[in-house]
Amino acid sequence: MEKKDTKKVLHTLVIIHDHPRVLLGMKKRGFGQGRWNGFGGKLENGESIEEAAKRETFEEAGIRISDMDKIGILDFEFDGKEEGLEVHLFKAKSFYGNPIESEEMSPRWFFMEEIPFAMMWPDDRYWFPFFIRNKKFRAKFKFGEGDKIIGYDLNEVKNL
Ligand code: 6OG
Repeated sequence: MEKKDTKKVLHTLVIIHDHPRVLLGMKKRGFGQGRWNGFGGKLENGESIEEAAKRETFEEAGIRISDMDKIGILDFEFDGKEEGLEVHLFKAKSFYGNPIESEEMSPRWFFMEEIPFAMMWPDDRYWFPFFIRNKKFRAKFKFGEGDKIIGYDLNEVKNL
């Protein structure tokens, strides 16, 4: 039988890193509601991935990014669903503005030791060590029932 490749919808994800803290947002609605995550979403018409990442961060947290680096590409599949996600993850160390709550996100700074993994997507605890140590990576996660990870693959890469 022919194996159909799942369609991947491009998304962005930005985590602001102001050592020793990172900025996360509590998602107030939609996909991932009730979880802490970085800021991001889908691309709008004609936007580059970087433009979308910066726009979403401003819309969701009121932060303007001056400079950021792509640190990971995350490929998500959901068992039984035809559509998956390809999420481009950025680390932003250079930014201005103070976090403000939006309709979608309630932002908060976390020290490295207190990152709330129990209230984040379960993939995050796998790749966060790469993010913190500035190691670029590519990862694939397959989710089953109850958002449990039923398979994954994670590799450091030189370039993204
Ligand atoms: P909207 O649909 O609200 O954007 N996202 C994920 N982030 C992590 N860490 N793990 C996942 O595991 C994720 N799935 C989606 C991408 C959704 C936002 O949530 C991220 C986007 O930044 C499945 O527009």
